[in-house]
Amino acid sequence: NLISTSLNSSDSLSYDLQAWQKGYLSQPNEYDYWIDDIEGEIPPELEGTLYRNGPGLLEINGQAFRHPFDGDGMISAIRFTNGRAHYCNRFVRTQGYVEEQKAGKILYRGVFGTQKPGGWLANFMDLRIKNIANTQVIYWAGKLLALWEAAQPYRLDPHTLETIGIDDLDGILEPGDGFAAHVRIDPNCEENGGEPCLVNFSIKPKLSTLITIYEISSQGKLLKKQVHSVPGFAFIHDFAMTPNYCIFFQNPVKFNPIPYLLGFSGAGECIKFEPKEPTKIIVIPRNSGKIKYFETSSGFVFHHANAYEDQDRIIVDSICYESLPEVRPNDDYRETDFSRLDPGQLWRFSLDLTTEKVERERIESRCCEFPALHPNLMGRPYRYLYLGAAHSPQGNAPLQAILKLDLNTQQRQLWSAAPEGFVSEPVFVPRKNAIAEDDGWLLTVVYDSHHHRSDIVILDSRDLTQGVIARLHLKHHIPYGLHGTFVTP
Ligand code: 3ON
Ligand code: FE
Repeated sequence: NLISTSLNSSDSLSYDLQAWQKGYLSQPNEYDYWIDDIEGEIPPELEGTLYRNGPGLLEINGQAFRHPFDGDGMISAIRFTNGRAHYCNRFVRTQGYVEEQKAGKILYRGVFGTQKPGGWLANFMDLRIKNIANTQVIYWAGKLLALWEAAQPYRLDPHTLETIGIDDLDGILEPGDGFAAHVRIDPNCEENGGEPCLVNFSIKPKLSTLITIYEISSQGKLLKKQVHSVPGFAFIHDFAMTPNYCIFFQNPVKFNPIPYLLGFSGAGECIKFEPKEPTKIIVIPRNSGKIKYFETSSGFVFHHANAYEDQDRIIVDSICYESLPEVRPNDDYRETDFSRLDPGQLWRFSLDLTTEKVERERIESRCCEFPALHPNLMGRPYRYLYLGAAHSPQGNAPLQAILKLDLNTQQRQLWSAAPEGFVSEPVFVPRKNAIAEDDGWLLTVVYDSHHHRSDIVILDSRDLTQGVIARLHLKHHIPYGLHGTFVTP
C-alpha cells in the first residue's frame, strides 16, 4: 500500500530501480471508459478536464528510443463531472508517428539520440526533425494544442482527442518556427485591457540565438511579437514572466554539432554543460525598454516556478541543477544511477535592475521538479508552490512525493507515494469562488509499480498531510509524463 510519511523520512532507498523502470514501458493502447475503481470520493465541485501529455511509446517494434523525451506524444484526458471521472487517451497522429507505425520501424532520428537502425551511415546528415508533440497540452482560443518546443503545435479535438493537424495559430507562426512547450498565461494583462493573454516564445539556436516572444489574446489574435538576437548558443526550455518582463536563463552550455551531423548522436546529446561558465539571465521588457543581461553562478535550469516584480528587483524561482551530466554513448536511461546525478533544487534568484547584480539562495534542497501554483498568481507575488519531489530530503531520486511550500513561513508539507508509487507533475485546481490561495486540489498521475497501473490522485492542497481525497485506479499504466493543464468548462 502507498503510505504517507513525515517530512524527514530518510531511511534507506525509498524505491526499487526495477519497479521504477516499469513506468517507462510503452502504452500502445488507446482507451475510453468511465473510471469505476475509486478509493475515497471525487469532490463533486471538481468539474473540468485534466489533460496530460508525455511520451506514450518508448520503442517501435522492439527498437528502443534512446531517451524518453524522444517518445511519441500521447494525450490523456481525465474528465471530472458530477463526482465521476472518465478516462480517454490518444496518440497525437503526428506525421512521424503515422509513418513509423505504418513502417513498423524507426524512420526518424530523435533530438535526444534516437537513431535510425543501420549505424551512423544510415543517419549521416539526416537533419529532418520529427515533431513528436509530446511535452505539453494547452487549451487556448478554442483550440486544444499538443506542444513540442522545436516545431509547431498539433491541434486536437478537445472531446475525442482526435488529431486535427499541425496548427500555425492562424498564421502567427511561420514555417520553420517552433513554439515552446511552456506557455505562460498572464491572468491580467494590462496591455490587453486586463484580459488574460498567452505569452510564449520560440528559439532558433545557432552561433547566436533568435528569441521570438509572442503575446496572444484569448481570441487567438496576435497582440505583440518581438524578435531578438542574443549572443551565443542557447538551449532554453522554459521562461519566466512578470507583468513587464520575460526572463530567460541561458544555461552555460557548448554545442558541438559534429557528432549529430555525422550521424553518431542526437542534437540534444551534443550539448555539453560548462560548469566553469556563468549562467546568463536575459531580461526582455514586454512593452518598452532595452534588454538587460545578468550573470550568476553556473547551474542548469529547465523549469521556472514563477517570477514577480518587487520594486527595483525581479524575483525568479527556478529548479536548478548544479550540473548537467553528459549522456555517455552506452548509457541506458532505464539504468539511471540516481545517486550519481545532481538533484534539481529550488532556488530564488533576485535580479537587481539598478545594480544589475544577481543574488541567489537555495530555498529547497530536496530533489524536486515540475513546479505548480495558483494560475491567477502567475507573474505575481505568491505564497504557495507545489512540486513533484523525492521521498527523501537528501540526494537525487525519482519523484515519489508531492511537496507544498509556504514561501512566507518556510513551512512544508509532503505527501509521499513511496515505495511503490512514482508521481508526475502536480496540477493545481482552485476551488470555485475560493479566497485562500491554497484552497483547491492537486491532481497528479501516480504510477503504481506494484500493480503496474496508474492512479489519478486528488489531494487537498490546503493540507497534504491528511492523505488523498480520492485515488482513481486506471485499468492500465500511463508512462511517466511531462506536462498538463486543467481546463474548466
Ligand atoms: O540545437 C537545439 C538543441 C535542442 C536540444 C535545437 C532544438 C531546439 C531542436 C533542440 C530541441 C529541444 C527539445 C525538443 C527539447 C525537448 C524537451 C523535452 C521533451 C522535455 C524536457 C523535460 C525536462 C525535465 C527536467 C524533465 C524531468 C523529468 C523528470 C524529473 C521525471 O520524469
Ligand atoms: Fe518542461
